[in-house]
Amino acid sequence: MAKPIYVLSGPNLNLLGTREPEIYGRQTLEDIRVLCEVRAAALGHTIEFRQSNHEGVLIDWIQEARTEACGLVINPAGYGHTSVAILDALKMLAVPVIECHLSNPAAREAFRRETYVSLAATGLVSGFGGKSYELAVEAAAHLASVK
Ligand code: CA2
Repeated sequence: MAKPIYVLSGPNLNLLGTREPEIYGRQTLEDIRVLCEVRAAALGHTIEFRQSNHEGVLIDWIQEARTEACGLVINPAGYGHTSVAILDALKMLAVPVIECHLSNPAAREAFRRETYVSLAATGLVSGFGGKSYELAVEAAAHLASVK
């Protein structure tokens, strides 16, 4: 059985669709999960879609992906700008890592312009709302199949 693409989301994204729609869109994380699942299936892949508000839980899932995933998509949310521990975990992965953001952090406040996750990412998709996740899944599927 082929390994899934892990799609991980960080803190507060469980509340997506409830505030700041002008920045993050109106889709809920469940809407995005369905989009990713359909896109992955069309490309012959499956996904493991998870969200946590806890840094250690995200790190456990990243470590799990070392053996259980063919690629990893991560929207680290606020942790992207703060977490060296998540960066360290991502560096241990041999599979492609796609960083994904709903908004374009590079065009926002100065503190969002740097993300630790980028230092371990194969590529980055940002600024397309929920579509960023879909594009990131597509990129992960592509990289997994050319390996
Ligand atoms: O644009 C993104 O996807 C971000 O990762 C979202 C993070 C932010 O800290 C990053 O700079 C960029 C914030 C996630 C907040 O979650 C929300 C919850 C409810 C409604 C809207 C956003």
